[in-house]
Amino acid sequence: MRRALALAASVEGTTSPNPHVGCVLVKDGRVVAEGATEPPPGRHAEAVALANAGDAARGADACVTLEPCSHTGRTPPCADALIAAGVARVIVAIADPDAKVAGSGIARLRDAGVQVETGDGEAGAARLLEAYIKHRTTGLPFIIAKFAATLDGKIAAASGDSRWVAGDAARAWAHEFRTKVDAIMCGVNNVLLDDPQLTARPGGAIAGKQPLRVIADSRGRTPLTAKALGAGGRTLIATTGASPAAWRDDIAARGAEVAVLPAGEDGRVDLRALVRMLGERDVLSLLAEGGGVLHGSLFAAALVDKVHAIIAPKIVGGSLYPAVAGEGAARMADAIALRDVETLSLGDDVAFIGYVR
Ligand code: AOF
Ligand code: ZN
Repeated sequence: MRRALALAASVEGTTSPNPHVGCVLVKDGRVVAEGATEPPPGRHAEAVALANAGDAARGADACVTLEPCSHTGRTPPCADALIAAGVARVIVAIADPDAKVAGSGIARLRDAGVQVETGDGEAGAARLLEAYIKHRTTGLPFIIAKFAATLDGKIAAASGDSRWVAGDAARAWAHEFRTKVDAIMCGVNNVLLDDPQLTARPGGAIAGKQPLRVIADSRGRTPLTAKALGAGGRTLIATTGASPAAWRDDIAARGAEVAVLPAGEDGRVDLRALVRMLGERDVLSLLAEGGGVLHGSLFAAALVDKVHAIIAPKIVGGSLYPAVAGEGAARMADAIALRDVETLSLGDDVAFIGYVR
């Protein structure tokens, strides 16, 4: 199963809106074949492994990181393929939360006399598929709030200059991570201040598959010259009725999509409505990259699932440009505490990765 999980991890970011799954066929203690999910509309992990195995699949054990499917979607059901190939036993890490499957894959295998065991590798598979599970169970994307801040929590110096808070290693890591998500979001202040491209550039080169770029811009202040409207992927600007109609037309003429959404009490885009819309469009994972105002609103709306905080050993001082703005917690006991925190050394910087309780 450890090998199956590694196979699944190796295709993370290439299979959405399908889950990334790994499958290993084992016979007499030896691996006979393996497979991982192909990009849609490609084959599922089991189909790849079975094709690689040929006749050797007969009597083998199949280790899969997700329950084999039982429905005909873009591809035929994997449960049927495993049965037809004569697999003796299937070891499943986690059940598929997708309503189209939800236990029926395991039931179909058992009905056909195939032995099924569940639970091995459960924690690892659930972690690997955390975005997929959130999306299929709630309809909402899994939201990661990312920021790079100084020791005193600033994302920019007093003038607004932010190049750069973190060092090369941390920025390279962040670009690598962008390749794994379906969408990247920032607020218009970020666009005005930093003019980010919002593209994934692992190793400095533009990735072949780019996340959807989302800009929250209630009043229509994104300049037509913004780099985030340029080459590198699709862009969606989420705005409200307060933005000028002429600006919306101009943005659309630049090739970006404008979505007019309800405004919250503060006049800003209703973020819950925005993320719901993104979920409906098969955005499973959303990386929110700030600035502080957007992060403040996301935390206030309890929309954040995970935090990537990169902390650079520098101090800016003053009270401007906090990583997370808004009203803030009144008491330390009310602060948002992360659980299952991991730290990562990135040059002189440290990344804190954890889940919101
Ligand atoms: C598996 N193995 O490797 C994957 C599965 O549209 P389709 O036919 O590609 O089906 C998509 C659904 O199949 C997806 O929502 C999930 O339930 C399952 N994904 N199942 O047996 C795999 N990727
Ligand atoms: Zn399948």
